[in-house]
Amino acid sequence: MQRYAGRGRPFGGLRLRTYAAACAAIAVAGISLSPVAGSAAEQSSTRRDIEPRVTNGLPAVAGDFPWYVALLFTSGSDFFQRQFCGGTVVAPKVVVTAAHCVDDLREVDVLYGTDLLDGSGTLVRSSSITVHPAWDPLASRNDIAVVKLSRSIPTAGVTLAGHDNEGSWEPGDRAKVVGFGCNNVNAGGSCLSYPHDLWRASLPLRSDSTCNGVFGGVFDPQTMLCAGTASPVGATAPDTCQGDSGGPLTTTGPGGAPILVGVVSWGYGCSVLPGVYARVATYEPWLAQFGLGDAGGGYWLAASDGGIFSFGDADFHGSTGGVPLVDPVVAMAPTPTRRGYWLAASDGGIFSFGDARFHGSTGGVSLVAPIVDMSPSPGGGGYWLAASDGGIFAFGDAEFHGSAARIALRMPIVTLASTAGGQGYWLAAADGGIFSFGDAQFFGSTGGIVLDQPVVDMAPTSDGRGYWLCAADGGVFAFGSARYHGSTGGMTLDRPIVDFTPTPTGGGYWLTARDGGVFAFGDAGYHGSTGGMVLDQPIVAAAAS
Ligand code: 4AZ
Repeated sequence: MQRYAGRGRPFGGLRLRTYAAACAAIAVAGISLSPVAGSAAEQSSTRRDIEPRVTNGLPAVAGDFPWYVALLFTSGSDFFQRQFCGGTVVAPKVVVTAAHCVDDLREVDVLYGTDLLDGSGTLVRSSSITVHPAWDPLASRNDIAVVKLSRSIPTAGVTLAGHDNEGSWEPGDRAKVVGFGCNNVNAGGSCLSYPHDLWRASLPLRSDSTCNGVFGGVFDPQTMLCAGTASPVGATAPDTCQGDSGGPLTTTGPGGAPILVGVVSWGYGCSVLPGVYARVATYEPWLAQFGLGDAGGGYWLAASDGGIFSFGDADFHGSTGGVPLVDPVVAMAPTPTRRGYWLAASDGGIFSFGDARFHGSTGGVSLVAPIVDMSPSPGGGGYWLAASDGGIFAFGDAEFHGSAARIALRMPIVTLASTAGGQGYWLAAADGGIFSFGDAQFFGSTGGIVLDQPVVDMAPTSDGRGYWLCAADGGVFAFGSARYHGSTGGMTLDRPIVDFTPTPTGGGYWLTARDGGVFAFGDAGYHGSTGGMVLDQPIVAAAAS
């Protein structure tokens, strides 16, 4: 509860309830400990001055927790002031947090893609908040809630503990916690200061009988688990603290993938007794309703006359379908909000729809080689166009990082993809050769392999540590961190594949054929296709909504 006094608006009720439960627990257990409040002078100490204490943890390594999000109030002076809880991405548009974080809020902003509360990262507004129907604020039972998002977070979600893996941990095993919560407490467990950077710690998971012994009847093994170490003198044990609520407690599954076993819920102060977590495995049936398995909610298909076909949750924002075009549309790209898109024609003409802005085009320029692809910059404030000779045209805030225009190419360039930060891009040639510019790294290519069919598309993974190449027969080649989820390589296709689009998680992808047939692999949901329709013009591009 000191969370709100230390940062953000004064706000009593929610924390007081949590704290009341904790105090009741202590009374039941018969321990008497009185937290000491930190003074204003103590709160102003910088991190360098204090003992590294999540509390008594360590700063997180940048990018190690891409699925960690901070919950922010929708208004406030800056991200540091607005942050009040944590959460875990479990599907592109689904965040799990604590009920006590959001039970009196109608909407929140979710911050992802940063380890700093310095204004970096990306905000997504919630589209709905669902608190567990049996949330009991007095007993702190069923302290779990789901925040659904208005658009996807481009990272692989954490696996939820459930009946498949609940047995995967034993008391004494270690679990990780991470958060922007208090990282400095006094000997009584009261918060002295909050960090601007993400902190982490490793904690031992405790048996139900140990937790019962510590907290008495207030510990409910059905809905809670506890982790951490009792250190009544000195408050030196690693622990979660105010501001970490709603955040993850994870174990490590096969292959190193994180499993969400707990949600930071309550405790007696910080670093004094083990912390208490909502027991995620209990909520497997309840969480199933949020559609966790289906990563991609929809997609657009674009035809060469600029006709747009929307499927699933993809909204239609307009098309050039009715306008006679001199040159065919060759590429389409959605804006970061997915509330608009650009179409690019082979002469470099650009058509903007919805919230997509026009930043310039090569429409009036006579080109040596036709435009074959486009890629927006990360914020949508610009875009790159790539020509078949490897020429690159940068518009708006998209920076030029080099081109393949002066390289003698064996095969033409067919596609362009920028890195997540926009500080580089890859070009792929029809023989699968890859050219990397700026901070785009090379992870391998099919350049040396003789392919049955030419490469038609490529897409990077969301972590930027790999990419897929896709050939006209639907053969998929995965490099670096990109995973293979299947292909149409062995199938006889009516029409060649023209587009490869990964889901936001990278756990699957769609292959789209020239007749608009859509093939979904991995966690990509099938939402329909133009496969059965008679099209005036072929499909040339697709994009995930
Ligand atoms: C809180 O108020 C809180 N030491 C979270 C975790 C713990 C205590 C308090 C556990 O957000």
